Amino acid sequence: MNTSASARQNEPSPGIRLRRLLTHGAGTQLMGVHDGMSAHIATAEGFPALWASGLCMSTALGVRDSDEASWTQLLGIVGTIAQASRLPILVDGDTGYGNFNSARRFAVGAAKAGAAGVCFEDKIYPKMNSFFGDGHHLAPIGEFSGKIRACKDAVDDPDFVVVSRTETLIAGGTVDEALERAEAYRLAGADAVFIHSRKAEVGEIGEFCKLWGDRSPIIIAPTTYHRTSMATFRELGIAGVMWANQSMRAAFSAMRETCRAVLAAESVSGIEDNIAPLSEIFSLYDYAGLDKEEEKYTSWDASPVGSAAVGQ
Ligand code: SPV
Ligand code: MG
Repeated sequence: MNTSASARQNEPSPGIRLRRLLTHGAGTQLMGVHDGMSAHIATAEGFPALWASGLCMSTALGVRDSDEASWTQLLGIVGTIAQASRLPILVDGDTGYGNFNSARRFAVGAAKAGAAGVCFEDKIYPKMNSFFGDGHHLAPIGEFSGKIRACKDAVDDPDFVVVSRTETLIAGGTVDEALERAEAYRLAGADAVFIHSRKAEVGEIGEFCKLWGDRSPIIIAPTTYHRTSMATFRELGIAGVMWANQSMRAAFSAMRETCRAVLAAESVSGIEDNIAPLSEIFSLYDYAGLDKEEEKYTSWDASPVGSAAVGQ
């Protein structure tokens, strides 16, 4: 937020920074975020990159993670996240909201909003969250490969990252089928592969990683196999680990508990010690910095000496 203009100009593009983080076996942690506040918090706590989660942004909008939010609504939130944090942001683009054309328009919009990359999954629109139900149907390989290619061709910045996510294992397919799809998407231009699983153990992910090797960076979201250690993920060569939804779920629980407690007690005094003091929020959002800037900009010295300072 307070980075100087010259530091901002010398900074490598978001795509370059994300690419650097996604190296074989790095196990870079991407924190799932859903708005400006969650982005501020993850940034302040030291995460190197963010995942703009479709599930979490949808939940925060009060709708289901089944393409109920429009893609322009979601890109609006991505812009908010990019204003709150200078970290590289990987954006969840679901299935691309239709055909190759809507997918590439989404990718171009995400790049303009300040994101480092987008991730598209090979399901059929409208998709359902991977952890709900069994109605997960995969798009034809050629059709999804074309979507990936269209995005690579459409975004001006060659460093903008396009991730292909295969939902083969979620849809009940085999590791071999997942490998076949991931390879087709890689050949179409995908910069990295997100292999998703909803098993409680890392087994099928481990098998995929061993057979994939270092063809391209692998990204995972260990929501259900959360007991697996980061050391194991790194041994498997995994480049990026996304804690996709835990921040949103923590906020959800905290808000629910608070509402219940306040309604029952007809008072807020019992919860005061368990919630963030306003001073913590003012500090994270640098209210004091605004005070200083107000002093500087509302009494600007327009004399030649004062205006010389503008160019410095
Ligand atoms: C998301 O965060 O929206 C994802 C990851 O797509 S998951 O919900 O774990 O499938
Ligand atoms: Mg999603």
